[in-house]
Amino acid sequence: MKPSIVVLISGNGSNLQAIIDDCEAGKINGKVTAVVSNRPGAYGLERAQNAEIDAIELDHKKFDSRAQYDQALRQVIDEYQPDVVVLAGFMRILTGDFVNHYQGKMLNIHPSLLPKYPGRNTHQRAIDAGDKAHGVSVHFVTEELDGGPVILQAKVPVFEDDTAEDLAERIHEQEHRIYPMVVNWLCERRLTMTDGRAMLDAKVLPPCGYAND
Ligand code: NHR
Ligand code: GAR
Repeated sequence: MKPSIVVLISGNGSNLQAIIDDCEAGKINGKVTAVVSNRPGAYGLERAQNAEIDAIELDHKKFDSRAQYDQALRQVIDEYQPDVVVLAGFMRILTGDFVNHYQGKMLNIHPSLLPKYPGRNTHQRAIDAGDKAHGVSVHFVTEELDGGPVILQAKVPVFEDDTAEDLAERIHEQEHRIYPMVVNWLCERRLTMTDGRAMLDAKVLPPCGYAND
């Protein structure tokens, strides 16, 4: 059986689409079995339906606490016995219990060159700081927000009159190239998290991830 991939989204789901496409093209040795959104009506749910993938809406506003929401989310996800859990524009902070349950199986893509700019509004923060380069990081999810070991980064230039939207667009292109690749590494068990470090083909990855200088 192909590895089972569950994708969590909150919005558009263009990264989800890139992953679905690469599964269908045989470039990812896995299958997206479910897509879950914490926001009702997220466009990514439609993308899932179009690909005949279970699309589940689980609205966090209907729960009294983060712990209760995360427990419900975990129940939904575990029905699909995932080998890989992918955060793709998922905008809810997850509790430690939830994160630990998927230790070494859960990935996030974050639009900055971590450890720079964890959290939100990363494009504007890079512009405001006068950065010449910006980028995107794929990392293992740990309890520490955007603090898990980095697996792969891609860099983009920042031009003088760039707006946050310009940067977001430039970064999206890179995201759609690198995220499916890392998802495949995890599906193929080439990638692991050992003692809090990312390892590819049994070699420890440097702090900024594979092939980054
Ligand atoms: N959870 C843990 N424990 N660790 C990580 O590394 C996580 C995580 C949950 C999400 C994605 C992350 C990002 O890539 C992510 C990584 C949302 C927020 C946030 O502040 C911050 C970082 C990320 C995602 N969310 C608000 C909250 O109160 C809600 C914002 C909203 O709904 O618009 O949860 O940047
Ligand atoms: C992506 O750019 C991703 O890096 C970012 O949201 C976008 C989602 O796009 N993630 C975060 O900001 C997480 N806090 P998509 O829905 O089209 O894949």
